[in-house]
Amino acid sequence: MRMGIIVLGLIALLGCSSVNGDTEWWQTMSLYQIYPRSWKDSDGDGIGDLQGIESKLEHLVDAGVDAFWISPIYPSPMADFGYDISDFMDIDPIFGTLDDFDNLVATAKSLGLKVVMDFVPNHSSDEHEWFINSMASVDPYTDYYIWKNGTVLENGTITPPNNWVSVFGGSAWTWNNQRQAYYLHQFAEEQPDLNYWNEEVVAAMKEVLVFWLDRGVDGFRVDAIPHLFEDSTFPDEPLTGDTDDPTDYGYVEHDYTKHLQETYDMVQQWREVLDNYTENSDGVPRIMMAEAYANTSMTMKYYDYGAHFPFNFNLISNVDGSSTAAEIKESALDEWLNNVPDNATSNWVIGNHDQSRVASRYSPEQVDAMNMINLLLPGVSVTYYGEEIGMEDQWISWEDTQDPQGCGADEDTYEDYTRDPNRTPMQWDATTSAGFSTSNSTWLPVNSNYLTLNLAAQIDADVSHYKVFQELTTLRKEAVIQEGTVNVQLLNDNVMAFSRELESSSDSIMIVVTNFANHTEMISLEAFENAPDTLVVSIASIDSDLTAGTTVSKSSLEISALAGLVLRASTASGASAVVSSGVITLFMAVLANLRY
Ligand SMILES: *[C@@H]1O[C@H](CO)[C@@H](O)[C@H](O)[C@H]1NC(C)=O
Ligand SMILES: *[C@@H]1O[C@H](CO)[C@@H](O)[C@H](O)[C@H]1NC(C)=O
Ligand SMILES: *[C@@H]1O[C@H](CO)[C@@H](O)[C@H](O)[C@H]1NC(C)=O
Ligand SMILES: *[C@@H]1O[C@H](CO)[C@@H](O)[C@H](O)[C@H]1NC(C)=O
Ligand SMILES: *[C@@H]1O[C@H](CO)[C@@H](O)[C@H](O)[C@H]1NC(C)=O
Ligand SMILES: *[C@@H]1O[C@H](CO)[C@@H](O)[C@H](O)[C@H]1NC(C)=O
Ligand SMILES: *[C@@H]1O[C@H](CO)[C@@H](O)[C@H](O)[C@H]1NC(C)=O
Ligand SMILES: CC(=O)N[C@H]1CO[C@H](CO)[C@@H](O)[C@@H]1O
Ligand SMILES: [Ca+2]
Ligand SMILES: [Ca+2]
Repeated sequence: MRMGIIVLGLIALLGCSSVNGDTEWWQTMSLYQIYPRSWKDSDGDGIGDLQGIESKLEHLVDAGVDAFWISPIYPSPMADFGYDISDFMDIDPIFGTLDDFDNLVATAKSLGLKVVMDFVPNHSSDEHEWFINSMASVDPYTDYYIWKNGTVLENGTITPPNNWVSVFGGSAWTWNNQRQAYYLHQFAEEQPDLNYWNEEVVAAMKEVLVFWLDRGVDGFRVDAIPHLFEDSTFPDEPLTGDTDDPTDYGYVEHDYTKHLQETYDMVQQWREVLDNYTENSDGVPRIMMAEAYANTSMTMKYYDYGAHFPFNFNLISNVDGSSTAAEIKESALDEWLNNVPDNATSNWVIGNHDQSRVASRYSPEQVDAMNMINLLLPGVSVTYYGEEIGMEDQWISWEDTQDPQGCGADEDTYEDYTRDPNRTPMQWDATTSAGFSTSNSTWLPVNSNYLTLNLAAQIDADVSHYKVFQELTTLRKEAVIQEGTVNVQLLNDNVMAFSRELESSSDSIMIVVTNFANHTEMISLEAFENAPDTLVVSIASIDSDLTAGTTVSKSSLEISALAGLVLRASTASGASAVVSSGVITLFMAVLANLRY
């Protein structure tokens, strides 16, 4: 009977520190973005591929990642590095075959990793057979794209039907001789927009989703959603007055080409496809994440229309290393937390293939602090490959430039446009090409710092960005991070902090403190009422003067330049510690009971 009490007590203890049974897998996931050209090359051609990814999946498990998202791997002429797709239901030979893909998914499943695909619905490549048939007016493809007659001027010249501008600059319309009409492209001219007013296009793209679901994928990251629908009466956009250059995307407002209500309705329809698939299979949710660079209200609206979440780009678009702690709090954290719908799952993104790396956009010293913010705020964390070891942008010469956005500029200006510096090969170790490829010659040069900055070295080191990252992903598994409330405070001009707390357990409090100044700051944590008088450093950024286990005072604490600290109540330094101290308490209670 006494054993029974102990067992029941243990279950109760574990019960309160374990995760709410209603939480679905994706709501607490740590998501990792793989840029496939740059992660791991299996065949020595200098370009990453699917067999390479499969061979390195153990790294994701070791890093504590739950799911990974792969940027486009579909057949593509690579006018926009894979975002120009010529077949939505196959794999580009550069990356491998459908068999390679199936093997990759099988291995991922066996390791407990979820697989998310990039879905690029707004446009296809101009080499897609749908477009080839559409140019030739072959049904049912004739209206798969958006064709318009031009405007004929008095002198006989034909001009585009309206003033719409492409995101990449220049008219959004390109004349096609074969069809004798203009087609719309919101991105590059090699990326004709699909016509979502056509029900056959809608059905065909739903088939694409099901095709990949049948191959075992767990969800989709949906590219460039706001551009899906355009006004079908094709009015001129109003001018912004910001520039006189009619080829600049900022020349016009985008009232008729972005954020249309029909776009949100389409997202809702895709959600229905996913939910229907789940209901008719194993009941495990398949997810949809929306990539939408939009203001807060238009972003949050995706939650109402079936997206599991729209990406939160606040830490990318609104702030950077030059921001003050107050700006980070207001424009990035509060802007999201104060506007996210009740019960919706938040998410945090600090990098992707279009942005400078964290070490370069912020500073190398801030890598750990930014990973703390990314991984310990409520909801999903999104990590771009290489950020777990603090990879840095690599300067790339004009001769070596690959990014079409860079090549489209000239030798004097390409550095303002190119995204190559943040797409260099993953730095696995100090061998040839950083262990990325057996070839000396890789599609982009390996960062010259790879001999010292690489995963193997960081695994060997006592203290490293990678070790901090692992500690953070481990901490994420605890209930205080998965379910706790969040409270963000500005401690002074340079220091921001946030707590995570569980109402059920005052010992659970965890506080992240980040110093955005390039000098040591003296702070007090009195703003966190529930924090005990002394706290223990649980995780410290590698350049801070503090180490894990050090006790600090709530009333006065020194934090070094650009550092990040994770502090906890001394009784709660890890779930296992909580459980074991609980067990001891219980055991003592039982012993006490025995005495009487
Ligand atoms: C577009 O032009 C073609 C001739 O090139 C003409 O047959 C067609 O009716 C025009 N369409 C519209 C909507 O004006
Ligand atoms: C026709 O008129 C337009 C607008 O006035 C002008 O820009 C264009 O150069 C003219 N084309 C020819 C061939 O004269
Ligand atoms: C729902 O799923 C079933 C089985 O997978 C499929 O046959 C059906 O077409 C789907 N319905 C919708 C509306 O997607
Ligand atoms: C957000 O964007 C939408 C669409 O562009 C616009 O109508 C709305 O006024 C914007 N909201 C704010 C607060 O700027
Ligand atoms: C949020 O979830 C709680 C608990 O499940 C529920 O009582 C509440 O109604 C939900 N709120 C909204 C706005 O859905
Ligand atoms: C790679 O470069 C190193 C140093 O430049 C050279 O010694 C080696 O032979 C090269 N290997 C190959 C495969 O080209
Ligand atoms: C911080 O200060 C040091 C020394 O003054 C300087 O070398 C470094 O560039 C500064 N870092 C930042 C991010 O301002
Ligand atoms: C971050 C991201 O995925 N950006 C992509 C958005 O869509 C355009 C067009 O497909 C791409 O060029 C960007 O790379
Ligand atoms: Ca390869
Ligand atoms: Ca579109």
